[in-house]
Amino acid sequence: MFQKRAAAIHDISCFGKCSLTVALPILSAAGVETCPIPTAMLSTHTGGFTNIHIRDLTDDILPVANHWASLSLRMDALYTGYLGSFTQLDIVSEVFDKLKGEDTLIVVDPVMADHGKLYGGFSEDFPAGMAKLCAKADVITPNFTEAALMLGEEFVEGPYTKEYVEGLLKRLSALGADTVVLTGVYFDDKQLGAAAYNATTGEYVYAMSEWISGAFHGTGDIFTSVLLSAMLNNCSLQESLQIAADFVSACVKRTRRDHDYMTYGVNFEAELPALTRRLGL
Ligand code: PXL
Repeated sequence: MFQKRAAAIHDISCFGKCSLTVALPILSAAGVETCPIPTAMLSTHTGGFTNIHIRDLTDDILPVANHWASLSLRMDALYTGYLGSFTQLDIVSEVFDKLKGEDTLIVVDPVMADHGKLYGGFSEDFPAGMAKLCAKADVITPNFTEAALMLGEEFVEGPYTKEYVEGLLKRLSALGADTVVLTGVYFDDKQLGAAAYNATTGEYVYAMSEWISGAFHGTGDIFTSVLLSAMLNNCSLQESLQIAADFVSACVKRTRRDHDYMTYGVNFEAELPALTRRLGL
């Protein structure tokens, strides 16, 4: 068995624990060699800070991918999340074409909105561009806001019903990805988790975990990084979803115990050894 290798195409927010600063350690803890293509460098993420220093790296994405393509590097996964512009969407789409092999899993987390609103800096037509990139993915992981925006539907507040969740999953599946994962699923105020639909098998899968109240920055990135980690360790969709939901819940629980801040990101580092053990490594 070769060691699994993934390309992680995200920005690096130097402070605040999201994007590459969580994808790299999580995938590494899962035994996956992770090769970053930084799309931008920011002093912090954009969710709650001002006067952010930003170095755009859009022009550096393709040269890195071209070099890797010339080396014929095998990539078991191509993983992207927050992308800052239509140009980056087009470039990442091109990177997928260049680096995708026969068995490469393409994971797109369409990070752009939450709580019914687009993040600052994104135009109203950005979700349509992101939906196009999602068509190239094997797995997509929107939250309810991102799902509604990509489908051109009204955002619906929870608690949700199974009928709504499964209808939404099915409509998202028509965008083109074989596996659609919805995050932030809740049917009551005790449990929070995710739901998924696989178009090939027609199965719906749910994974719920203890809900620790509060809004914590970066948990979406942590969820998708753990989900991919489990998938690359040959866990089933159900297992992968459960491992990711439990991991996020454990991080949030630990952070609530240690600190009382939400913008600085959760203490996922302390949970990494448990993740490694849970994956049987
Ligand atoms: O957590 C997603 C994310 C990634 N990168 C940057 C962000 C955000 C969310 O706010 O601002 C730069």
